[in-house]
Formats: sequence, structure tokens, C-alpha cells
Amino acid sequence: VDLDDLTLPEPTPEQFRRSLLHHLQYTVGTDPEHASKFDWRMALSYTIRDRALEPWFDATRRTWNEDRKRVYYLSMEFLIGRLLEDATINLGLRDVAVEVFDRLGLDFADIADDEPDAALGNGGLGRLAACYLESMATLGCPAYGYGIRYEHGLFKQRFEGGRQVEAPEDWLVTDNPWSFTRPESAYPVGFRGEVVEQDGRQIWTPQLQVLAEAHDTPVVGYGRQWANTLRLWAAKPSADLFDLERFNAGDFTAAAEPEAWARTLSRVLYPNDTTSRGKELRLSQEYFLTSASVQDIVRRYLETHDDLRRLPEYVAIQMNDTHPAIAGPELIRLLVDDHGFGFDAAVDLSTQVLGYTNHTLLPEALEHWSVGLMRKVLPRHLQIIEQLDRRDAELHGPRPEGVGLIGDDQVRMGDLAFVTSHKINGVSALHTDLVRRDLFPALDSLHPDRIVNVTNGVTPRRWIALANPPLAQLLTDTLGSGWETDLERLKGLEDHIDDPAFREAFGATKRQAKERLSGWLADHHGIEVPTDALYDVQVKRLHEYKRQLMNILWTIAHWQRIKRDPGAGWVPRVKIFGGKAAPSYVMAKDIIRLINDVAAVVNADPETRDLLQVVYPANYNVSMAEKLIPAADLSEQISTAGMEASGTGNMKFALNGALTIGTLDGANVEIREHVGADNFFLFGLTADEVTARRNEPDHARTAIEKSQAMRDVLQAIAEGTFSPDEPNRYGAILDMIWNSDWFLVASDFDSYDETQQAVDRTYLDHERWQRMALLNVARTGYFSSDRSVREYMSRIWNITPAL
Ligand code: 26V
Repeated sequence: VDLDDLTLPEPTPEQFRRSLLHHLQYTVGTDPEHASKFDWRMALSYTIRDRALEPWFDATRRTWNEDRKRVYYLSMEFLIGRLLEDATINLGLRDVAVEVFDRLGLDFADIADDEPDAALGNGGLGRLAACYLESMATLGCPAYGYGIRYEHGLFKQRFEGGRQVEAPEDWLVTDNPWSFTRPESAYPVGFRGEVVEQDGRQIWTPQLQVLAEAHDTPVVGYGRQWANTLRLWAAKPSADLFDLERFNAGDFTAAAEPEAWARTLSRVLYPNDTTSRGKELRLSQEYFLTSASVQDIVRRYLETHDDLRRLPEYVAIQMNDTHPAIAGPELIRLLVDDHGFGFDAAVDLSTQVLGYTNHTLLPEALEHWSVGLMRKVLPRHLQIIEQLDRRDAELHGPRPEGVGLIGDDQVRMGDLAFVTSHKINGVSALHTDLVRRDLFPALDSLHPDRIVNVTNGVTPRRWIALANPPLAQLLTDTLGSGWETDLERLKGLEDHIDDPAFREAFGATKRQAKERLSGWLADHHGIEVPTDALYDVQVKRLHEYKRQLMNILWTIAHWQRIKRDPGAGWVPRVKIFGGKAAPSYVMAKDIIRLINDVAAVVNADPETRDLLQVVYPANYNVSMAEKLIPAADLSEQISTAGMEASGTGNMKFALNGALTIGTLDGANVEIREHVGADNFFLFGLTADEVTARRNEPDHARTAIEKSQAMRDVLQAIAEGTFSPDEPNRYGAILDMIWNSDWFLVASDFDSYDETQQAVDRTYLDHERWQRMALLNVARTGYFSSDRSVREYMSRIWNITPAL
């Protein structure tokens, strides 16, 4: 077949239109007179997808022909959001598409807005995986993302009486036009059963077996030079799972049980919840992803190579946190049990191939599985882990207390990931230091070159070009095109900072974003907000360490002050919150309810209405972020120092010209270094001071007693100002803050308060604020995920890009 015959030329508007109408008729099965928004979106998606196939095939062929090393990014989460507009931009088709829809009397943006988010992730870790996939495609780094095709992504959030209520998410109920099912690429994955020794070899006979079926989505890089594959596994019962004997005996329900169990594996994404700890299904999901992916990787390698000893020259596997950390034992198992390797050789080989990224130090998020559960679900892997542990003990002599892969009857997945990886990385400079010092001190001194830092980054295609078209246009007008793939060019904006007309144009981009947001809030949430106020935004998962509580307490203090002196020249503010709480996280849910209760009271207060509003649109997700972030003046990055590994929202806000109010935590530290201390609102204790403060008895009570503002706020809550029908509603929060306050809300409150007042003063000096905001955009090009991915390529993967 001459494939060149099939190649699509760069479309003129007329060709694009024909293609669109062709798909509307022949793929969607309708005509322009009857087409719904959904129909148009499908026709458009197929039209765009057609154009993705050429770079996709080209890249795949080139990688094969040139026998290139490939990266495999294993992640339980890919929080991609919508694909249509992103693909359209990366293929260079946005202008054509907008024009064609215009001429049809339709609005491209309105149609793109119909797409459901692919919410296959909880938050930072999953969104980072999505940014890295996009950057790898843009840079021409041959790569596969491997994940699970969850039938239900992260739950949907709504509020009832201010309380979070969860509902299942259903993105696959309507067709997914982006993915290609590959029934021929299906792998068996076994669970449970027994291991027996035969002629000195271990034979594992699983009791259950499911099939992992591949669903591939092309990931097109910017400039359509390259595309990679996101391969998501769906769990299917394997033919012998259906119990025919029971069926024939008339026990239909029992006969279908194993089949139902199989499908459960890719049914639903776990929210990052304490209740998921120790759950057999979660461990099984992790093994399902890992085993299918490792089998696929080895199969692909063996198609063109015969010597597995050279695997590290062609394969780099990156583990996104410890969730796929069973990859080490799995690869060792395949090498030893199926390919006749000795144990030590298999371990060496696996270690050269694997890398592990740590994303958190929070004790409750560090995975460990009980030895009993591991033995039940993955008996052969437990043997290998025990053997690894013995080998390590022999190699390195007696180990200090608490060191080792197994302890307290638990398999420690972080230690396992460490010893089976050649590189371990943290996600910001501060976090990497803490990973060395607090998480793996013993392993770090045994392997001093293993821990490296790769500071996170975000893709400027989605987070500027897609989310903020007016700013993108200004960047192109000022710097020429090219900033999209060379974000350090933003530095060039500094040359224009003394030009009042340019500052005015920059200010206009922010105003447009605020107008767009306020229109959306009015249309979709029935909330009216002024566009000339300071937009102060905190959007992220709810967690005590992120301190949404401190933010809402300060909001109360601010409201009380305005009421005491309404004429004091206040800066009008809109306080915007967004984010979900894990369903079983009671304190986080209490905080959500408090925010909503405060919003109800404050927004109804005629004395303060024009000066302060609190809004909390439900169901924060990637597409809501795309609307909120460009409109923000102030970015709240206020975690207790030492607890936020990096943050990536912080980067998106700065790149969109918001100023940060933040602690010295995660990547805030590096953002402040880049933008300059004068252009960042710093407050709060440092990580070391946090550790010291926690050891001071009664630190919370002491801090509260020193702070009049804090006492007034707590008293108002205690009196039921925000819950008049139930004054004691926030008893648990009050008790926590007076008596334990692990996250040091009280200790940091006054510092936060003073800094918020400095924010107000600065905002009143319009020119000064504009200059600071501009410098934030100009100096944060470093936080492009292209830079991060290049660092992974050179420091960890040892791979050179194909472009
Ligand atoms: C833990 C668990 C536990 C069991 C069930 C499901 C689940 C899902 C996720 C997690 C850990 C999440 C860790 C995480 O998201 N870390 C964030 O990673 C970002 C990217 O590196 C970073 O910017 C954030 O600071 C960090 O909190």
C-alpha cells in the first residue's frame, strides 16, 4: 500500500469544512440541520483526530527504524482534562477551526466546552503526568504513558446545604472519540494462587486471571512534529473466568462472580483517601497496571532484540510515585522465571531500567502493604521482595532500626522503589533535600548518587495558549511566535516594562480573563461578581496542610475589619475557592462547609457586599482551572512549610500574571528566587521552624492569645455567626485549632494577616502591581515542563530527543 496516497494535506478552511461535514454525515450519522452540540463535537473531534494520525505513525515508524530508546511513564493517574482544544492547538488548526465554525454560524469554544474532562487523577501527581506526556511529545522524546482506563474518574462534587456530596463520574458514557481499542494487545494478569518449587525453580500458578486490553490515545506535540501514545488498560474477564460448571448447575449469580471481579479492576479511580489504605482492590489495580505494562514493554523490546541484557540501552521506566513500585519485582520475576536469569543479574538489570519519582512526604500517603495481603495477592512477588531484602542486608551489613524493605509486618513500597531504581527524584529543590534528610537517610548514604532533583513544570501550551488566548496573543505580538516551545523567551517582556502602553495592554489581558470568568460564574453558577475587584484564588485539593482553613479564617477577620470601619478605603476583593475533599476526610469536609457558610453570611451582608465576596464553585477540575487561573490577581500557596512537595498550580498562576502570597514551601522557594523577593508576598515559618514550633507545648494557644484578630474570628465561629441554627457546628475545627494545630494555622496567622494587608496596599498602587505581575510572567519560563522533561532525559533516562 502506498501510504503517501493517504496523507492529508494541510487543510484550507474549505478542506477542513468538507472534512467536518463528511464526519458529521458518515461517522456521526446526522446532517447540519439536525446536528446537536454533541454531534458537532464528535464530528470536529474526528476531523482533528484524523490530523493527529500522521505525526503519530511517523513518530512510531521513526522510533522503530532508528531503534531508539523509549521512555515508559507508569502512572495510576493521568489527569488530562479535555483533549479537543489541546489537540487542535498542537496541530496548528485552531484558527482554521474557529473560522469554519464561524461561517457555519457556530461557536468553536461553545462546542469544545461540551467535552467531558478525562478526570483520571486526583490532583498534582496526575496533572503532572499529563503535562509531561505533552512535553515529551513536543520535544520528540519517544515515550508511552501507561495507565488505567477507569470507567469512572474522580467523583463529581456538588454542595448541599454547603456540604460536599459526591456522585460518580461518567466520562465514558458518551463516546470517547480519541481512543483506539487494540484487542490484539491484551495481556493476562494473574492474582493469588500458589508458588511451588520445581527443580530449583519457582512456579507461580495464579488462582485468578484477567485480561488487560489496550486503549491507545495519540498525544500530539506542539507543531505536529511528533506524537506519542497514552496506553490505558481496561480489565476484561479472560475466557476461563466464567464458571461454566456453576452456570450449568443453574447458579447464575455465582457463575458470573469472577467475571464481575475482573471488571472491578478498572472500574473506579481511588480518591486519595485514608480509607483506601490496605485495600486489596487498590493493590490489585496497581499490579494490574504494572504487570500489563511491563509485559508490553518486554514484548516490544523482544520484537527487535534478542538479548535482554541490553534492555537498559533501549528502555527507561519511570514510576510515578510508589503506586507502580511492584514493577521492580515484576521485571525481576519475568527475567528469572520466564527468561532464565539469575537473581542478581535480574536485579541489576531492573535497577538500571527503573526510576522512581517521590511526590510526597506525608506519612499517610507513604504506601505500605501488609505482608499477609502481599502473600495472598502476589505470593511470588513477596518471595522476590524477601529475597531482595536479604540480599540488601548481606550486601550492606547490619542495618539500623527501621531500615529494610519489610518491617512491622509491612512491605515498605518507598524503600522497595528505592532499591530497585538507579535514580530517585524529588519534585522541587526543597522537597528533594527533605527526601534525602528525612525519608531515605540510610539509603541515601549507601547510594549517595541516586537521589536527584527535578523541579516540576507545567505545559505552556495548555496553561497559556489554551487557557489564556489574550495573553498568548500579547506574547506573540511582543516576542514573536516561538515562546510556546522556548518559554525562557518570556524574559524578553522585561524590555517593555517601562512602556506604559505595553503595561496597559498587559493589564487588558487580565481584565478580559476576569470578564470571561465573571460571565461564566453568572451563567453556570448564578453568582454575580464585579470585574474590578482583586481576584484572590485558592484552588487545589482540600487538605489541612494546604491550609484553606487559614484562608477562610483570614477572610472572616477581613470582613470584621471592614464592618468596623467601612469607609477605610478597602480594596474590593473576591475570594475564590475551589477543590474537592476525599470522601472520608471529615476535617476537610468540615472546612468546605465552613467556607460555604461564611460565603452565605458575607455575601448577604449589605454593609460589605461591594467590598468582599466569597465564591466557591463546585466540582473544581482541569477545565475549571483553565478558567480561574488566568483571571487571578493573587495566588494562594500557603501550605505549612515542608509539606507541599512542589505544587504546580503555583507555577500556572505566576505564568498567568498572578502574584503569589506564599510560604517557603515546595517550588514556591524557586518561584520566589526566579521572580525576585520584591515580587512575591512571603510569609510564615520555614520548614525547620515548623519542626521546632511543633515541639513547643501549647504553641497554638500561645499564638491565639497573642492575636486579637484570631480570637475575634474564633469567637465569631464559636458564637454561631456562620451557623446560627447550629452554633456548635464547627466545634471540631475549634477544638483542633486551640488544642493541636499540627498544621500551624495559629502560628502563621498573624504573619499571613500582615502580608495580606501588604497585598492590599500594593494593589492600590496600580502601576507597581502591574510591574510586579509582568515580572512574574517574564521570569517564570523556567517552570515549563519542557525544561523538566529535558532534565529527566539527561539525568535519569539517558535518552536524546528525536527532534
Ligand atoms: C496517594 C494515594 C493513596 C491511596 C489512594 C490513592 C492515592 C492517590 C494519590 C496519592 C498521593 C498523591 C501525591 C501527590 O499528588 N503529590 C503531589 O504531587 C505533585 C506533583 O509532583 C506536587 O506538585 C504536589 O506538591 C504533591 O502534593
